[in-house]
Amino acid sequence: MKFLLMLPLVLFLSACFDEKVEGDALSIQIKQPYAFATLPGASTGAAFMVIQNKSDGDRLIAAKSNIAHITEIHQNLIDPDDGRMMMRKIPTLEIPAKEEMVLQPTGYHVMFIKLKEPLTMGFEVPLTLTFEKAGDVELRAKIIAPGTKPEDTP
Ligand SMILES: [Cu+2]
Repeated sequence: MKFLLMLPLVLFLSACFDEKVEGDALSIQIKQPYAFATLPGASTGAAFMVIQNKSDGDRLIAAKSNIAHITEIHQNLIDPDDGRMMMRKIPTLEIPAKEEMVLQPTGYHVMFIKLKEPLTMGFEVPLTLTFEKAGDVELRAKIIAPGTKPEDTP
């Protein structure tokens, strides 16, 4: 009987402990990272994901991958003059507290420049994102067919 009474307390304590550790270590969470496959010889590629911030405001300050010589944070936007889609490099990307930022083909993305090898379907791109407060977050972006969504590729 004594044993049975103690068990819930132990579970309760360990749950609290886990929660605290997780909250500290994973204030930034990356959901569904993906990249579009490229043709052989292509020099650029891009990766997309949802960046969830469970804590205070933070910002993405760098991206790195061994697949490319240069990895940058980019924004797609419509040229007000001719209505065409263009993109530009941005130095940092704000991730507001308790919010999520969606990186997608029509908006923000991680850009690979001077690819060392093509992005091949079915493989993954290793990527390190550096956040001002959360530090380095390692992830692997699934390579899928261009123009599709990650949920289309099981
Ligand atoms: Cu770009």
